[in-house]
Amino acid sequence: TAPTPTREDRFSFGLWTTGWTAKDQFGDPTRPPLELTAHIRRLAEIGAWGFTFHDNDVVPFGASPEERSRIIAQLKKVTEETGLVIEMITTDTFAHPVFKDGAFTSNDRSVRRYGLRKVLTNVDLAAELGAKTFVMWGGREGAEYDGSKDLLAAHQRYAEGIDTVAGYIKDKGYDLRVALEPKPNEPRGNIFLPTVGHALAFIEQLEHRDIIGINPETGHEQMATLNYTHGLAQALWAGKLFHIDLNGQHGPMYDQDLVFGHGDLISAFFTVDLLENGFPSKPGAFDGARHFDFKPSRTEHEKGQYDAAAANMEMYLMLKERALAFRADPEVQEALAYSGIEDLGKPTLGAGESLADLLADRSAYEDFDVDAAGARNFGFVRLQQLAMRHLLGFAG
Ligand code: ASC
Ligand code: MN
Ligand code: MN
Ligand code: MN
Repeated sequence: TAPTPTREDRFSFGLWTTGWTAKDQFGDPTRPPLELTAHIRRLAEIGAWGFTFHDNDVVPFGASPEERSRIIAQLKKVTEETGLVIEMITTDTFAHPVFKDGAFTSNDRSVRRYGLRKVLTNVDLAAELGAKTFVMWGGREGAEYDGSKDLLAAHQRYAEGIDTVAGYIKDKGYDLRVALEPKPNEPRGNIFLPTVGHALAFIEQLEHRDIIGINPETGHEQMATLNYTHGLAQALWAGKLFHIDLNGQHGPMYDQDLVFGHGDLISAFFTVDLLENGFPSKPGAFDGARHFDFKPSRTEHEKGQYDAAAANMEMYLMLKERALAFRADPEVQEALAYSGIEDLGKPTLGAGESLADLLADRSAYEDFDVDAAGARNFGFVRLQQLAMRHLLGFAG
């Protein structure tokens, strides 16, 4: 029998995920919106620990201040009653036509100023509700035509916008960090900050980079034909993995937002292995929420929406069980040693060894037997096959 989630697992869902009404490029919604309080209660019942939302997942765009207050009071009440945590909040700067050329990078300066005000209002809400992460997915920050933008100024304006938000967080003394979410394309032809690597490099140019990190999404990296687990590793190494969006994707095609593990299962296994086991040279689990950003397929109706949410948690827990057993298996440990995995954790120059020592070490170069080293069998295929035995339940 498959494992069931508990709050200790720290699973969280965007309200826009289960709540997606399945309106797409080609068709109308296939299901009605979920009522806010029932939706949150149901997430709590199926084992979630937290939830997240865009401002307009909860408060309709253009709502009056009175309506906004009424809805937020209702949200607070149900959150307290269920004991769920609002761990992250994000802003919709993509749905309304005003953002069709972007928010922070729109060619229209008045739109950029409006976008900034909308985001800052939502920063206040995030602080008020106790969220620790403020995600910024610049879905409309991009272009279809390279001549339609001053591409240098676009990066300057993007940086100005993000730094203004982070500076505001610091001025207010909020306990909040910003997480930028990369995506290569869709809805724009090309989106700025297309990958984890682009976002990490961008952050290094920012004034308030100490509170700015990233929120990588499985499918977004895979749309760019990149390896999500490697992206997580580089972000962890840089101290920038502030949040994650887990889901499923079958390689480079439209953004599928499938259930986690319903796309590239082998990649999902190693993602969970990384999140739960850490690195051989630095063991330990990821300390953030296990957050899902998926969409229940358009064919699903109410029951199916929650079944899909539950499937994410079940997939994660099944993979976690396999990943823990994989690392604990003596045969795997022997194979890891054979493959030299631990050796990579040793610095290439010895403790206290100077560059002069390396240059004087004849065994490292002049007398090094390159043919013998070149003839080594690393055994990576056997190691991978042991992982597959664990994944498919044939280990031991
Ligand atoms: C987000 C986020 C995305 C998009 C998308 C909206 O906040 O992380 O990937 O919005 O889910 O449908
Ligand atoms: Mn996506
Ligand atoms: Mn996402
Ligand atoms: Mn998404």
